[in-house]
This record gives sequence, C-alpha cells and structure tokens, in this order.
Amino acid sequence: MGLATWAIGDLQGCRAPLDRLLEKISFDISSDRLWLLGDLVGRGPDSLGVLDLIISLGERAITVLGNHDLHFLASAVGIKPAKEKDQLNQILDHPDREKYINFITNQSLIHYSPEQNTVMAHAGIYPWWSLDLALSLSSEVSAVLQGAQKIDFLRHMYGDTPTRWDPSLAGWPRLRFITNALTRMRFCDQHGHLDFDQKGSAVSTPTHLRPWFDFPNAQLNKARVIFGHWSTMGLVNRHPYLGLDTGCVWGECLSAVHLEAEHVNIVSVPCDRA
Ligand SMILES: [Mn+2]
Repeated sequence: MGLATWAIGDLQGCRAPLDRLLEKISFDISSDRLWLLGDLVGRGPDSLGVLDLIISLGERAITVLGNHDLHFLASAVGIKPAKEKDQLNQILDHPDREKYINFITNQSLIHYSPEQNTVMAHAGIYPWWSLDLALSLSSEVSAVLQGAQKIDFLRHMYGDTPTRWDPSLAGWPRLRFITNALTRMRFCDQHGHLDFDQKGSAVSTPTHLRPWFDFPNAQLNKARVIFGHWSTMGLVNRHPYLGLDTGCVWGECLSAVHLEAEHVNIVSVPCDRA
C-alpha cells in the first residue's frame, strides 16, 4: 500500500503484541513509519524489547512521552523508586541503560505534522489551548527536560496542581500543568479545571466532569488529534479526536490507525494479560 505511517496506542512494555500488530498491518520495517502515543515502557513484560524496536527504526519512529515514560526517567535518577510491578529493572540494570534513558529524554510531549494534518499527545490537547500554543508550551517542557535542570524538573513534576491553565503561571507550577495536561489529563470541568481523581469511563463520574475532548476546541486548525492514556475509555473515534489506548497491558487490544488512509482505518490485535 505504498509508504505508510501508522499510529499505535499505548504499548507499556508489550513487545509481542506489537510484533503481531506490525505483521497484521504488513508494516515494512525498512520504509514505513510509526507514531507511538507514549507509555512505551512500564508494567508490561518487555519494555526493553519495545525500546529496542522503536530505536532501531531511527527517524521513522516518532514518539511522544507518556506519564509512565516520565516516571521511568524519575526512577532512573532515583527520584521515584521503580516498583516491582513497573518491570523497569530490565532497562535500569542494563549495561546500555544510558542509551535508553537518553532516547526517552529526547522525545517530545507533542508531535504535529502539517502533512498529515494530525497532532498527537499522550493524554490529549487541553481544550483551551490553540495548536500553536500547545506546541510552544510543550517545547518549554522539553527544553528543561533536555537541559541542565532535568533532575529538578523530574523532582517537581509530580502533583495535581495547579488544576487550571493560566498564562501567568511561571516556574515549576507552569511546567507541571503543561506536563499534566499533555500526559495525564482525562476529565475536566467547564471552567478548565483538570481532575486527576477519576480514571474510569465517563459513566461513573460526577456530572460536572466531562472527558477533555467533550469541550470543543476551535483553535486546532482543523487538525486531527490522536491520543492514548485512557484504556478504560477504550477506542475513541469522534472526529477530530481519535483515542487509541485499547488496554493492551490489561489483556485487551493493541490498536493502530493508518494515517494516510482516506477514512479512519483501525486495525487491532488481541493482547495477553501482562
Ligand atoms: Mn498514560
């Protein structure tokens, strides 16, 4: 089917389902391209195998960071101990651990392609941000994460506040909000406050909270938005939003979408419970 770009949902260390999915979509390992929606590592049985494959694709794989990837970085520098269930020691004890740490550190929180008219972020795009603002705020975080203040950033990254964007935010609270919005957001209210307590589907949630993609965003320049992070919501196909976290690490499915396809073309494989 010519040169193809596929976006794939949250992997969380599930290499075997990734191999099965690539086979099912007839992915050409020597020429096709992948977009990964973040949470490459953590919880699943083979985070190392996932990273090895993604790294081997070089510039043909584009990844955005998820909360588990950032947690991995914090574990690597000793800020948060990796829990047994994270299954990160395979990387942290590896002789080439710096290679893996550097790879994750150098990924962005957001990726936009005008050619594909598509933007991806692990959790999504805060509904009150324009596309340009989201891109620029994401760069603020990357500059700090990839610079001399990396460890300070990872130390200040944890926490649920501030809950609402305010352009006058500065310092760590500003970077924390941007990071939370792009990597952890699920529900918010009509005033723009993010809620990090609710994790389920929309059914069991207080009525003042809605999924972030229920708040229309007129500032996306008609771009399609692809996100992951929300396995309990499952597949979301509500133009221009496409949610692809179909719960692979929980034994459900791993899903991919073909970005050049004229109509939304989603392919999934079943996964084993990790
Ligand atoms: Mn996540």
